[in-house]
Amino acid sequence: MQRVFSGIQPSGELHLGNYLGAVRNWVRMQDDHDCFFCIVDYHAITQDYEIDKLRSRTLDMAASLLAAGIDPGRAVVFVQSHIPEHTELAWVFTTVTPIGELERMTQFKDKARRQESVLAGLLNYPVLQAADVLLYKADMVPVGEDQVQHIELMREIARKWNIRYREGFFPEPQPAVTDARRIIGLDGQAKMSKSLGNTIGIQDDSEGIWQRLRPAVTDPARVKRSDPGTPDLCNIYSLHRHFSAPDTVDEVATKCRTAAWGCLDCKRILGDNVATTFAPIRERANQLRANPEQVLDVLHEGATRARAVAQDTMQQVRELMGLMPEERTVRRDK
Ligand code: AQP
Repeated sequence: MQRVFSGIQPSGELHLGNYLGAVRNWVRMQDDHDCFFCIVDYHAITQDYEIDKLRSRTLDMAASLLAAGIDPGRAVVFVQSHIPEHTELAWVFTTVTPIGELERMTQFKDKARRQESVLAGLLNYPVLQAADVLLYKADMVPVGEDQVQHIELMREIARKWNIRYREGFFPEPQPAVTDARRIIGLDGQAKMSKSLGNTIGIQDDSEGIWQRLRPAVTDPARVKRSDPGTPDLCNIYSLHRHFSAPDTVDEVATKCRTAAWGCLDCKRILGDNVATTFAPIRERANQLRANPEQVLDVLHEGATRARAVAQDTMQQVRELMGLMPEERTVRRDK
């Protein structure tokens, strides 16, 4: 069975973009892959964050993943910071990663632009990501489009380390993307992203979804209700493609082009369909939130299983790199 690794930051609530772009694919892959899914809290601290919310967000993200269909009987679900080998391997990888490669990462450039002082953690984010995946020697990484460039770099890091220390030790993982690889946020411009607040959360109820959808940006050229619209320029229309039946998608397009419907009519239908799709997930997540011990047990069991693999990989890495093991008596003839 091929091994799969993927992670999600506890930087806010699980949103529609995460779900369509990554998590739905994770759920499918559990059937025929050896899956490791990780809540990557060390990644979440590379941007400004609320210290007193990180724990609850981590637990909440775990509950959301389980509610979305991640099954701890078929996948290992755990928290990154519970396994210190992630950061240890990341350090090792910094020694084979050229700074220039990190500086040219699109996500780094975008985020660095938004920060007054750019911190090394942000630059090194893809190195930690390489460690996350390669620690488990995963073959495949189901992600959204924004992460594909990081996976290319990860392959290069694996290659460089292998050349120096042991040919073929680390695999060169492949990204797995879906047809929803880049969901645009409700601002109609940027990628839907927890840190940009342009999301619909999968735990929002109908009213919450409507409150977020109502001001969402549509076709910018459609100013008045009576203006005919261009569905292909409208983010709401592209969301319909993921949530509405094909005949509804066709009807939305026709009624938009002829101005028979206004943008609010179109959003109402989308809102109902999103709410219907996510209702069972929301219900399961509420049940899990009421029983946090159940979620903590899953994370503990996941960390135990992940740790066994991570420690084994790191022991081999240290050995291959010539690091001295901790022993009472070091044999001098070796
Ligand atoms: N808009 C999206 N469309 C498709 N896939 C997406 N992913 C994220 N946004 C979209 C994929 O979801 C997985 C988890 O990624 P993340 O935790 O980095 O999600 P985020 O919402 O992007 O989180 P942040 O905290 O707001 O981070 P930044 O600021 O980095 O975007 C990944 O597989 C991702 O590709």
